[in-house]
Amino acid sequence: MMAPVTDFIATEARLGAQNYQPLGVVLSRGEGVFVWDTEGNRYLDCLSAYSAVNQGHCHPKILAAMIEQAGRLTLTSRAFHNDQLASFYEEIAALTGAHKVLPMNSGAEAVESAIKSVRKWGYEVKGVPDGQAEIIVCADNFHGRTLGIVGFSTDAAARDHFGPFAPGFRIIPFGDASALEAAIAPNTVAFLVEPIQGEAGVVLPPPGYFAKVRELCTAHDVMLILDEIQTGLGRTGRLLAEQHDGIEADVTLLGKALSGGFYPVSAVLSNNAVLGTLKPGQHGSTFGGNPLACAVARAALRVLVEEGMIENAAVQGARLLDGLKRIPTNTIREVRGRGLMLAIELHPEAGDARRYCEALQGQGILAKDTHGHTIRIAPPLVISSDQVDWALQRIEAALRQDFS
Ligand code: IF1
Repeated sequence: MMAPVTDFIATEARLGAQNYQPLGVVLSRGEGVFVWDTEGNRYLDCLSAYSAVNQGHCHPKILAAMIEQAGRLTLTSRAFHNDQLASFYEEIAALTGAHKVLPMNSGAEAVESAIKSVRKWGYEVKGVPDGQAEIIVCADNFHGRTLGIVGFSTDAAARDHFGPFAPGFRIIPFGDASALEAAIAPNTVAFLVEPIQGEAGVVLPPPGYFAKVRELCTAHDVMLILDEIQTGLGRTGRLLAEQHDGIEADVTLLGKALSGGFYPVSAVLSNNAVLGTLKPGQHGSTFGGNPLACAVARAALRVLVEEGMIENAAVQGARLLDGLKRIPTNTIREVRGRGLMLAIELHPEAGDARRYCEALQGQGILAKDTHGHTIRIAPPLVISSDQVDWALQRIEAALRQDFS
């Protein structure tokens, strides 16, 4: 007999650090776009673990690859070679056009590794005086939770009372190319930015912004680092979100769906110049590039491409966005997004988005609010047209619920 939901939640409250405020649901199974709670209720997952489950929950081919590798060799450390890393490098380089790959584990580790690498490139190649490298970032950024990263966050909840922080970062508004041009200085080594700001509420760049960013970074010998940890791997309807803007980053960061949600796998992809500055003993990680991570990531990339998930994200994302825009309610202020990275922004007077997420839960949909009045809608990329239509009906019912 399964323990009641309240027991799970009470134990978490009693013993766990309370750094999250989850919805009142205890999940026990996932398959494709669906998850089930401990009482057998089914939900359509419209968060996809913040885009880490793009391939759908428990994808059978990724699972098979994980089981096979886990029974053979899981971790050797990078003190020795293993028979999965080279193939992972070849396959991710062929898919993305990367010249060099640095395998890490969490997204934040990839971000921190990129910051270290571009600083090193700045000192040893660009000729920036040691210790004076500057990196430009955007207001309302989200790049992870480490001290280095929250040091340049503009979100009080993410950074307050965690200082002191590292210097060397300059903050500009997202979407303003003239602000970038004004911020670039002789010691600037990189511009770190999300192609679409996810946590900020799925904030899209103005048309032409990234074309201008690319031009400015090239002209001033500044490395463009695109954090595609959430936007990458099909989420926006292209393999990489940068493709919507017709540009190529100097450094691309991947994570989350790089493992299809089975294992923490991230990677820094770059041209030779940046990652070529790392010499033996200058960077590393116990689990980075381990054979289990590589086998899982190889399968995750394979099914993403072979099962047409990227194209499906474009088709179903357009269907979902169009349907959301047609919902007749004055609760919605704006619906926006690209591919299956969507957001419903509510009118402030509609109240807290969380209670609409609770109403969605009652309709069989799990979604997450961000910054008070925006609801993210990001189902796995395997969603079908019928499931999109089903979700639209439920979302309309939840958003038209009268809370007065
Ligand atoms: C949490 C947010 C999303 C990311 C981008 C790097 C990372 C993330 C663009 C770091 C991670 C996660 C972190 C998780 C919730 C989620 C999140 F709400 F926090 F902001 F997606 F928007 N770059 N995002 O989105 O990757 O180290 O977590 O593997 O911290 O609550 P990570």
